[in-house]
Amino acid sequence: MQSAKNIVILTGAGVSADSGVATFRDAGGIWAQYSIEEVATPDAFSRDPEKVHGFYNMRRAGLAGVEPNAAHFALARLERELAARGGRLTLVSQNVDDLHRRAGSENILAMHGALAEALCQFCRHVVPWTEDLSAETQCPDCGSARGMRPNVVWFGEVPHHLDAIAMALAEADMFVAIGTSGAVYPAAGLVAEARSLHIPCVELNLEPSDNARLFTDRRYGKASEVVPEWVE
Ligand code: BV8
Repeated sequence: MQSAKNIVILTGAGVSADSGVATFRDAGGIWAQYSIEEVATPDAFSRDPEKVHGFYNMRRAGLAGVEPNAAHFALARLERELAARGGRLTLVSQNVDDLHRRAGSENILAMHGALAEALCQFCRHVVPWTEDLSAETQCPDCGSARGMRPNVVWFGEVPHHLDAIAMALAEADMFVAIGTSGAVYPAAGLVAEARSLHIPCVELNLEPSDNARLFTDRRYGKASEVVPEWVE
């Protein structure tokens, strides 16, 4: 890793697992308890906005008292070290928690949105999430009633920052995936894109992901241990 100067790192739920945040597809994970079709699609929201708000309020409640772990801090340190030697770390996260930012990472592309924000589905105005916010809340910008939704990317919706991610990858000399099962696209397709650019691709995960075979280097273990070791 020492020689790389422009690194794109994709993180998934596994990077927050050691902070106590639930992952999606591990045994007992979120999608074992909730149906994607009922809580994580635009149809789900139009069908039952209260149920969807309830799901994300539960996810937000799960973040209370949660702290960044050694993996988050190691990635923030790596960003500073690369910048100090004229390089750049682009952190592409599928996660909607705020742990990377709280650990000090700055160049974050939160491609699936943020739990801590609400979006007006009519005028796209984004506001910080507040406890009293519900499907009945009026948009403070356009005044539409029943417009406010979680500012997360649901299945069937286009993830954020795709152009910025493609540009960062085009300039990268290394791609790393951390704590992701490689099950959700287009995020899971980034490693194939990186391979087509002939750059080293590293997987740091608890166990081999769905696209482990596409990586040129693989280190397995808990992110809070493997990531600091890899960054050192
Ligand atoms: C879209 C936000 C059109 C909300 C989420 C091909 C191309 C494009 C799309 C598709 C395609 N094929 C299928 C699709 C459709 C779909 C899709 O991918 N479906 C899958 C299920 C087949 N994709 C979409 O709908 C996307 N949009 O396609 O729009 C488009 C696209 C591009 C251009 C134009 C138009 C939208 C997808 C986003 C959906 N929103 N979340 C929320 O959070 O509620 S997805 C959800 O899954 C989360 O964001 C999560 O981050 C993401 C991926 O999961 P992971 O993060 O990887 O988590 P998971 O539990 O799966 O894995 C955890 C990993 O960590 C495991 O490997 C485990 O071993 C490891 N681990 C566990 N503990 C530890 C650990 N590792 C280290 N240490 C530990 N301690």
